[in-house]
Amino acid sequence: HETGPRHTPTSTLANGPVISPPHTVDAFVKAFLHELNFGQGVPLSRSSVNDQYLALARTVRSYLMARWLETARRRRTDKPAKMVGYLSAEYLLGRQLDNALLATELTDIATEAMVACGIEIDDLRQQEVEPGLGNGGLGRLAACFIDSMATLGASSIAYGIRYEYGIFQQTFVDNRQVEKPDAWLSMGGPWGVVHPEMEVPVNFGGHVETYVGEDGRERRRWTPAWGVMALRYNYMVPGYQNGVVNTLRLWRARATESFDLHIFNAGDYAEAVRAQTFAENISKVLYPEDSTPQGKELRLQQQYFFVAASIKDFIQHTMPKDFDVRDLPERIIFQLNDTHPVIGIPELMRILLDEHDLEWEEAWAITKQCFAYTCHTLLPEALEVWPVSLMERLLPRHMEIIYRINEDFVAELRETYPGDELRVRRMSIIADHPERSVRMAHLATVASVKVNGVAALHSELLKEKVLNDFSELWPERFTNVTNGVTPRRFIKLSNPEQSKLISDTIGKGWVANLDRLEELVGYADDADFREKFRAVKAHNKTRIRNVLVSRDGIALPEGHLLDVMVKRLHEYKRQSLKLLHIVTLYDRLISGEVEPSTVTPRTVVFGAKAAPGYAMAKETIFLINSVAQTVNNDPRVDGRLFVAFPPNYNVTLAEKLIPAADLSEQISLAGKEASGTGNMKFALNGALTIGTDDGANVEIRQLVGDENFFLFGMTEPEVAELQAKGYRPGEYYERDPQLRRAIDLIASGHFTKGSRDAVSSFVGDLLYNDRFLALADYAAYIEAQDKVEAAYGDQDNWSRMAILNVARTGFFSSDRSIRDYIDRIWHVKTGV
Ligand code: T68
Repeated sequence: HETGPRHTPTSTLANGPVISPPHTVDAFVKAFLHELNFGQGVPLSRSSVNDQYLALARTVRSYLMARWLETARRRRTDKPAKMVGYLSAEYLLGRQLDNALLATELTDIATEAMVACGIEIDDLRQQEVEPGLGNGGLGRLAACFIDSMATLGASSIAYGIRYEYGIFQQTFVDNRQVEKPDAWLSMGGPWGVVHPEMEVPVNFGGHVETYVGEDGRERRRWTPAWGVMALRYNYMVPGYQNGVVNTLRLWRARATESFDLHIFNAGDYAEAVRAQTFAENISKVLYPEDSTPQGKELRLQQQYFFVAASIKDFIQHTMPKDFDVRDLPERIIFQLNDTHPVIGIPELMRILLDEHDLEWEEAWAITKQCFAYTCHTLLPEALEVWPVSLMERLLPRHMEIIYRINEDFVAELRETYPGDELRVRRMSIIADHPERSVRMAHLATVASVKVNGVAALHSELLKEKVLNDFSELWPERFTNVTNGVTPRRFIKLSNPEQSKLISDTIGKGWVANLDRLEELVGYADDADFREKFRAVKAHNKTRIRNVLVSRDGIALPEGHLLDVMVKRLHEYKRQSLKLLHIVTLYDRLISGEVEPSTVTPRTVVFGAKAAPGYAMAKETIFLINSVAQTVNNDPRVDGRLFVAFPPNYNVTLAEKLIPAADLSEQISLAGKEASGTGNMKFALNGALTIGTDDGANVEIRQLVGDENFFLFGMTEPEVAELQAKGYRPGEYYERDPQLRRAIDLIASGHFTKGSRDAVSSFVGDLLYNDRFLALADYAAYIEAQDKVEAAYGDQDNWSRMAILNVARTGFFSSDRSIRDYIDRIWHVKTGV
């Protein structure tokens, strides 16, 4: 238990509050050298860059430590308050050093201190490997949310998995993606604090039996077959200059002693070590699947592992010793980040029933108040289901509990909808086809106080389509919380020049109150401000040019419109449509249809990882690289078009790339992108959006105004209509000569050294399948892109539009999202 003093010190020195070193350059130098000498064990003169980075990180950490302890102390001693337990299998954190410096207002001091030591702090920055413990939007959203919870001083704790290997490192070999393991911890992980003594057991397998308790009642007893220990790693989550430091608690699996003891005793040392590896595999690697769950056993083990550890940790260690589990609803709301932590629902039931001897009805009444569920998708194949057979083998007691939850639920349905068996089957938590399985989204919806989508359109479609039956039954349960991004990382840190311009113009308060960007609206008409705004963009373009040269040896041309599409590679996001646009531009140039000197020069930058098992996504990557190679080396293009695809797009690259962009590509098929968050980052950094009526694009356009947004393509109802009447992509190919030329050029092998085979699956899919209707939106997309070029010709007006994008998108701060969660779902207190 963390509550109450554990020591009675005799020295007053040991009794005082924890005080961080003073905020002076001298004190910082002293603390840094102390870390270097006594932490790393090297003198400055013999230290490596990595030694210096680790010492710097630990120095900054020591400044945060007093705030961390104070935040925790306050939470213990203040009147007991309700907390948020944010449960997420992913946190795509990005580099920690700069964020910690910003939070503690130590950036200048640290920079000077390093100068005093003869060190260039930028070299140390480069040394940090970002913790890539997430796939994409969902994981990055979790990282933005914990930043905002700390900044608002929300009483909260975040739980997840400390994967030893994060999202794979992407490389290209012969234009194809090759994955390399992401050993992000191999140079030392200075930000995590491990507490081996606070580990928590997590069990699996075995069987369940009935026994008669002391009170004569029949109970169920789970005898697990094996278990692991969850090792606790704490990470600091600093609020923005408010003294708050919250906790992100990530679990690592460790083999228990008993796990292999009998094997050791049998004398098989090698087998015992192998068993240890098996247990520790649970937190070994992040599954690189985005939006398409694989249904692998290890993945379910990961999910149960971190959720079971987290719930137990909360009840046993965060709550006071005499805590009564009946009070849980007053003390915690667990937010389920997608269905990955949904196994927490039967786990809490199990704890209440089997460990605290509550009756079913009472346990269920408590459990139903402790969870809220966020859905992040509209793709049917992204809804997680687990085979009953697997559940029964891995978590037999949980499967039993799920059956009972479903029994009660189905009985309630039959009462509400007598005779409507079809509806009952549709809504059941257990699916019968194609395999008996557990629908995790249904379980989450049945047990949650609220279910939310992540953008206005998405939440509507959730109610009308994906979870329609449920929203008819419980309309008040469904709500929307539009996503947001943290302005600390994605404006203040990533775009210092724009930040300075904004602060010089409206003051500094906008960083923690992003609505204040509205005060910039008037400056869109100020020629002097527009000039400065363009200078910022030019500066950021020079910066990305330097980054890409040293990172990848890519030399971007100067003076181009910078057109950026960065996001996971997925068919619904339609990188293929962007590719068709590029090929059309190229075709116009080489066919002599246009005079190169009349064309707006454009550079397209892609960033995208494909799930390693997603064949079509990997074909698309190959083709983008092939097109880039051809286009960039064709003299007929005459410097008017350039395509760059730096490998391994990650948070660190995003921070440099997004602020340099002129044009943001948000071109998913309407009704498929739940929200998008990159779209928000671009708008806030002064790029204009070309986009469909999808996800949060809808809200961006409403806020910035139609005249400051390049909208194109079908709406969601139009998509539904076209699909209902039967979509035939070939018809668009036949009808549109420009489209035909682009596809024919690809199919001819022009970009693939004459090989038609190399592109046949890509072309075949477009012509005969095209599940996400790229060909149907092609003409509208090209037309909108032509408008972009015309608009870019008027630089003054372009700047005006870009400034209005910045000024009117303060709504997309994740601080606002978190305030929405607090007001409408969590009802926890805020403030420092
Ligand atoms: C994304 N989802 C949405 N999923 O696609 C995006 N899935 O529209 C939204 O803005 C974002 O969530 C935040 O709400 C994902 O990123 C995954 O990454 C994922 C990971 C594992 C399994 C399934």
